[in-house]
Amino acid sequence: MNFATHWLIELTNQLVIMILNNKQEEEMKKRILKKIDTSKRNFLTGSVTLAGVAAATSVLPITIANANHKDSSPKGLPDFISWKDRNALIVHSDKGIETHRSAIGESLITPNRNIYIRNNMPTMSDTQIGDRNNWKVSIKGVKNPKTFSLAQLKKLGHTTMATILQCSGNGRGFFAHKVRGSQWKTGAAACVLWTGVPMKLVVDACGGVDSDAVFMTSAGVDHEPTGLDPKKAKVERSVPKKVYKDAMLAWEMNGVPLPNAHGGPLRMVTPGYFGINNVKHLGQVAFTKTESTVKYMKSSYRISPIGKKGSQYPSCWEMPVKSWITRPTDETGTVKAGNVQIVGVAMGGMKKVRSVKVSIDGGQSWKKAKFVGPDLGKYAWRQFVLEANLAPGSYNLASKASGGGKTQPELRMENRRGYAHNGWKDHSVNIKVV
Ligand SMILES: Nc1nc2c(c(=O)[nH]1)N[C@H]1C(S)=C(S)[C@@H](COP(=O)(O)O)O[C@H]1N2
Ligand SMILES: [Mo]
Repeated sequence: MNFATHWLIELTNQLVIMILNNKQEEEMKKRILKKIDTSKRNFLTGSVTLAGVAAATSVLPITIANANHKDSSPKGLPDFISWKDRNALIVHSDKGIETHRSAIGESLITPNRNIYIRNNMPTMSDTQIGDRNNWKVSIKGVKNPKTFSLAQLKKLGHTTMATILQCSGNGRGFFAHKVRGSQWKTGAAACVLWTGVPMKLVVDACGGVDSDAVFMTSAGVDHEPTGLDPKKAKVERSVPKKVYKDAMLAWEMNGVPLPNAHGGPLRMVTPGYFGINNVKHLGQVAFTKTESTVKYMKSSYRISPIGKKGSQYPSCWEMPVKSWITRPTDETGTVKAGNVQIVGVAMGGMKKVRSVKVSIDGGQSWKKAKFVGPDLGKYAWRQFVLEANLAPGSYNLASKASGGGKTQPELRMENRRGYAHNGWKDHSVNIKVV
């Protein structure tokens, strides 16, 4: 692109931004949502249209400053997460933003400014949320159903725990068939310190769970401002009832009040379970005999063979054992010959991660890596390090974790939507040592 064309585009962009201030943009999105709803078009077509609009609007504010990113995407951060670190993130769309591989393992806890975002529904605004302490959550399917305000929940109990938040589709970008959805590689995952009230205390305060309940069903209210049909838009997720014993209702994330973008002011945390079950903007938790029948439970997040779909296939619930190298990668610059620290993260899923092996020759031979940093419990990940003496040349670095009697497989489990990828081969990295 020549200089004149560049400036013409820049000028046009600035003009469009001036005209389309945020409020108008919101109005526009709302009108489009309404149109989709009233014309009774199917939701899939609707969301594709919306994504198109969202992409077009988020491409507008190109400035020279934010064009200088590590990834080739020219998109800036969407407004609702303007506080995040642009350089740590890859913007797939304004509903899917992933953390760079190299930005994930530099600390045990992933800083909020680096944490990925996955929105099925738009993040609720301060105005839509209102007084945070007055946020309400109803508890049903218990002996004495109750509605608690956030202020009341804070008096019920208080704990802090670390869990991994990981999108079911993390690793989708490695699948070879054409998979719909964000092409996540490793960055739709984070290790988070949550503060809130254990779900068990909430249940106790309601006299215990109904004896015939089979599921714990959590519902968000972020679809409400959109006016869309709840069957298609409500993020309601059922998990086995037993999950409540470890679950929590969180109002803090890594030491600050839960940001709106991460489901503020209150969110369900289901340790060991995939991201989608960690319902944001939580409005209700019900102990139910049957699974929710909304789209996000019935048809989405089902692990089915390529070419097949349906609610008979397993839901994205428990996460498997997994690990990946975060440094060095092709993102982290030149690797000098000599002693190289190979660093990564490893998680056990539902069980404690026991060990990690690292290979520098594409999986032909393996060496045991060392865990570093504190152990924050079985639902957190561990950082691992292996020091290797590397001569100049090309290397394929791989990691393979074990825990709960399972070891990461070499290959991905092929499935239609690219869920639950924990194969070590696809997650390996090629580096050049000079
Ligand atoms: N209410 C609500 N909860 C939600 C979602 C959503 O769109 N709305 N997205 C889910 C998905 S698919 C994932 S992976 C995680 C993402 O959490 P984060 O955006 O805080 O990283 O939240 C889950 N909970
Ligand atoms: Mo997700």
